[in-house]
Amino acid sequence: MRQSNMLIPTLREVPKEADIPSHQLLLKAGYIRKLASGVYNFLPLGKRVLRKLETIIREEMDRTGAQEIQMPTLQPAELWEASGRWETMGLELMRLNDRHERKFALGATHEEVVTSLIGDEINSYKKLPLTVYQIQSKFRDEKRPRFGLLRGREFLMKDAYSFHETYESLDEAYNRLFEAYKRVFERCGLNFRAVIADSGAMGGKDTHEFMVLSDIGEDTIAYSDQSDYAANVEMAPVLPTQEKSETEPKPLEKIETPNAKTMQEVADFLGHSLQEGMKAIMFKVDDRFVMVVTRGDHEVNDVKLKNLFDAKFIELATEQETIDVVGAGFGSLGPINVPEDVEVIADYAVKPLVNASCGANENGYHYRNVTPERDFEVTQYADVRFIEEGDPSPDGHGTIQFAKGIEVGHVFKLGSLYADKLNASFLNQEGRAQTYIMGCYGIGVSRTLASVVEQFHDEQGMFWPDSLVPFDVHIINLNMKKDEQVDLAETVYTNLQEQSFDVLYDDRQERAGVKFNDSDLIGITHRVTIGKRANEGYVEYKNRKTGEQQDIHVDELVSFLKTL
Ligand code: 9G3
Repeated sequence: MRQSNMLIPTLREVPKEADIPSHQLLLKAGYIRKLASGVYNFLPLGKRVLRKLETIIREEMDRTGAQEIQMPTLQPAELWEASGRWETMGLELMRLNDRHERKFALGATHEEVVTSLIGDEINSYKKLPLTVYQIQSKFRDEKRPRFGLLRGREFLMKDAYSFHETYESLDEAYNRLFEAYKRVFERCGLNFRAVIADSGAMGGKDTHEFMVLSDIGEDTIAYSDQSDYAANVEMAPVLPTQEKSETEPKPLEKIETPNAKTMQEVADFLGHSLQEGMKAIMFKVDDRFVMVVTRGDHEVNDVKLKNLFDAKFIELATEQETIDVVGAGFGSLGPINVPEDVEVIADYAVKPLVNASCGANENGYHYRNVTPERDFEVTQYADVRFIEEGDPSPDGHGTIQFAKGIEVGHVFKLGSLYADKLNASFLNQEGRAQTYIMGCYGIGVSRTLASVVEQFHDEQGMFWPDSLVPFDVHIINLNMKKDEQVDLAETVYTNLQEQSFDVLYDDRQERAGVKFNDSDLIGITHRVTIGKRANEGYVEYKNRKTGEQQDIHVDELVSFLKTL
């Protein structure tokens, strides 16, 4: 393609709202343009990369035996009413009415649509297992769209759904797609981790997220420095430490602690460290109150607490509720003298404590020299705290480190949740109607593209892995007024295209500096510059990624580029 004809509107400055590299560079290099908040146009360079990314995804999905389909974006409200999500999904689900005032949702995901489709078409176990997928726009009315393509309101997703007679069959599909996802992200050159995740509102059991490591990621990953163990921080289990301290328990003492409210203030007042204090927090778990006790320096992990009770609903009790139930406010709570009907869940790290301190369930009073079992009952010890850096890795190998991650993929074992709700069933081998067991698998395609830029850029601009680069070669002619340079550039342009290279030829009437800046910005790996030595038949090759450069005679150019 001749750059003088191409729509590549590079910018000198970017809008101030673009505050991360991928958002700035995709705008500056003329890959995308914003239409509305969280809604983007893909310009030619962006579309070329998107198409290559989709090809990688299709190749890996097709290799698993999944079949590509295309489902509508317009989804009748009735389906979402049947699954109950018309009510539970708030403003994030974009809704509209057609000309007959019938209600529709703009597809945020397609569990309802695909379950109804397959439920109508497949009614014998002989047709299972079956996996279908699509690559399509999704709509989610994010409250705060930001970071360009990373959190948009219309974005591209590859979503796949698998249908099974048995959980063993689901496990097979899950593992096969798990491996396919690893190949997709490896082929994109991404530094990622597959992390154990929480199924959240989707229910079901096993689920993994694929996280691209990046400082601007919104999720925190806990990973081992000596194995491939990795989990979303809220999912990483903490191994109970067995050591019971040999300290001699001292007699329990109740003391007045005026103005000491926070854990630190209490610890300072009593002259001990945070680790020797106990923190008590009241939660409402479904319809009952639960007191959770952790070591003073630990944080309660509400996802673990929710999963421990397999609760539908969990939230912090208000101060008033706490006072009504226990008789004291937040700064004076403790597990001693707790009303019978309040369960006390203590984190494993509380068990070995001796002579610790805690609130006395009386405003302005605390206990010290508290020893669990002697001084208070624990309904159950459990792993209810957030894992921390330096904790032993749950798989027993190495210690835990934290990293920020961008979620680019998420795979779920759904079970029969959706098929039950939509009454989608098939006749099993005994001739009885059975609802499908399903898996669902998503890749954020536009988010993956932005994540590649996050990992592949420098001050001058972006540079793409060869698997995604918009063109194979970028030819730059430094002076369109010099005939021998124009002739040589045309010759190189024709030769390379004849050898089926994808070539972008910068034939614009622009100064050399502008051409070099733009070339660094749009990030095509292999650059061939036609300059002063054109009359000797020499061109200059430069690799955008490595910076390596050398003069090459035009007769060797094709074979040289083929070696790359
Ligand atoms: C909605 C809205 C937002 C949503 C969902 C539904 C996330 C929703 C979870 C999933 C699960 C899987 C298939 C591909 C892989 C992920 N945000 N999720 O269901 F209506 Cl507004 O999308 N879906």
